[in-house]
Amino acid sequence: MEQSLIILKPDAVQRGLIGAILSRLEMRGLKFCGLKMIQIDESLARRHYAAHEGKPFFPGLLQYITASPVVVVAVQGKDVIQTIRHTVGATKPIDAAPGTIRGDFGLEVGRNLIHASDSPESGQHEVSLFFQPHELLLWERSADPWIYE
Ligand code: DAT
Ligand code: MG
Repeated sequence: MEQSLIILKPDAVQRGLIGAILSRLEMRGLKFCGLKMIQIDESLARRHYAAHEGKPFFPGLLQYITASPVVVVAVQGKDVIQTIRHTVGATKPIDAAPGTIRGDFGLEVGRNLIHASDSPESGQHEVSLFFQPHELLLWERSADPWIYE
């Protein structure tokens, strides 16, 4: 079973898009197992984006992700990494297909609204960075037999 970390970035929160974005993910059938609003500090931002350290956009990325509260969501289920990445769309909103979150709500890469883990390994790692074990609920969902064959 894969895990993915979703972050509704500061622009999504400031623009009042929490409900609209979460609703797309929820309607797709994804099951949330952790959800909270936090403000990311510099230390957590550096750990989360460690793979991008040294790139020209890194300082701006840290500034953006720490600027204002975010909503973090842990998702667990079959194939959630690829499913969510496809629903989120390409990194640059200008390249993101219409119908994707970034393709419908965003214009620029530095304001691309949402983070989603890019591999099963990073999903496990990122969920553990943002959630304590007791914050993750492995609940039974009665609709599961109507979502998963
Ligand atoms: P993604 O968020 O689609 O996984 P990523 O992991 O390559 O993309 O990069 C993380 C974030 O860094 C991305 O959401 C926005 C920013 N970023 C990536 N490439 C960038 C670029 N060329 N210029 C400015 N910001 C960039
Ligand atoms: Mg990434």
